[in-house]
Amino acid sequence: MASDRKSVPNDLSAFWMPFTANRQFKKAPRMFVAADGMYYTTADGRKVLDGTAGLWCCNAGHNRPRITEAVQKQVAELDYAPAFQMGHPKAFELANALRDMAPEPFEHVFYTNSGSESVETALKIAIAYHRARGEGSRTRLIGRERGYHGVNFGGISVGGIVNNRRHFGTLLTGVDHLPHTHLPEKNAFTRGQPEHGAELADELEDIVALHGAETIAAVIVEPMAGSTGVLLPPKGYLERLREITKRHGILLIFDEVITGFGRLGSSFAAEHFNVMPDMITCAKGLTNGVIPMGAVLTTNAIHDAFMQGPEHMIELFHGYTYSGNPVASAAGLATLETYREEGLFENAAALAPYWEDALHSLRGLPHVIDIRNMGLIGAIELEPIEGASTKRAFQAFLDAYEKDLLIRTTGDIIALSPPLMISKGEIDELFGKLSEVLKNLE
Ligand code: PXG
Repeated sequence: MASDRKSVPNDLSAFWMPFTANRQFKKAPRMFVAADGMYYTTADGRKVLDGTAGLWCCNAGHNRPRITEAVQKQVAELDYAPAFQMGHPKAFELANALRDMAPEPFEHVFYTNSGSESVETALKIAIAYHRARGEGSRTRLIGRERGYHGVNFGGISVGGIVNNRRHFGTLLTGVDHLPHTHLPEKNAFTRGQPEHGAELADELEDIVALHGAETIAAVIVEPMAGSTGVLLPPKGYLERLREITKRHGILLIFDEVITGFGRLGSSFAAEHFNVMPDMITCAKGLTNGVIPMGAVLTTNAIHDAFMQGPEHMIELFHGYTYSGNPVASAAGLATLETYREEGLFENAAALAPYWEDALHSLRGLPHVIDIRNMGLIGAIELEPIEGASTKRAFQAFLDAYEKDLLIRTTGDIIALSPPLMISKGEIDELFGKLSEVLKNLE
């Protein structure tokens, strides 16, 4: 439609784009200029089905009226209030709403502006918590191979995505890693949680034996690893990790930046798997991606350990200019209301079996070597082109875009995570387009 066309700048050189092949992009730019419901509009007027909820964040879909209005109203009423030693009502209201939505032990909310900042915050709280209780020797942090915990120094240190680490020097000291849980030779084409691999959690015992429990502050994992290409926790794995950490006085942090806010059909993965960590990091779906915001949820035990000493003293020397920003808080409140009113988590849970069947129907198409799923998440792993890893999946991404479908790729894995408002018809549209792409892929 000619009326939908929007002009785009001729000069694209100034913007150094994040996690993007800048030179390739600028030769053949892909620009979204509008979005509504399940669809983006491109600069040349095409409607593109959003198979990824933006970057795993627009869980309620796009241009949702309640959220748009709340942001518009808030910015005119109170645009900014100082975050330190001052407050405003909506930050407290949203913290209460998050507490009410989260599983029972999570009683307190520390605000950040992104998933990366939530991770840094949780790691710092973990170390400071032990210190506040007189266990200052607990400073080591344990992550996992293939883990993604954002891009700041703490997050890439505990993270395990090699390209995100290798260019950036020595990182944090005192970090160790659990093995990842990807066992394709045993678990390929599993629907939901794989059978094999729970024993990989026992590697934590070796790490404890090596360093001494009294030196370890926390273990951080994604309950379901998203960015690395959707790796589900093997049955019993998270339970074992919880048992071992608890036995050694080590805090367990679930990084729920992707799994939070309905992605698996429940509020958080902690609830879905019924395994309660000591802290949850979140962001993305908290505000439907509309205004940047993240949060760390903690238990009473962690929070209360800081609430001692003279009352005029700051208890935690940490925070951001935009922690609990009024416009972000308004967006967050409206987002949680939208999830509740429209039953979007329930919709995700109800559609998950249909989604699973549609996804696994791609088995047998050229180059498909594994398919994995849970909730409204899917991954299709492709056989890499010899000597040119990532190229095949990137080509699938470009071809899908030409067919008016947005997917994500990481390595040679296609990841799917649509808005939770998706219908059966749109699931059919998504997999219909994707199977055409895969059938024609070299
Ligand atoms: N932790 C986890 C588990 C994440 O998935 C972050 C932290 C960092 O969040 P911020 O808001 O700082 O980006 C993330 C982010 C992808 C993709 O396509 C995933 C993320 C971000 C962008 C793309 O897999 N995850």
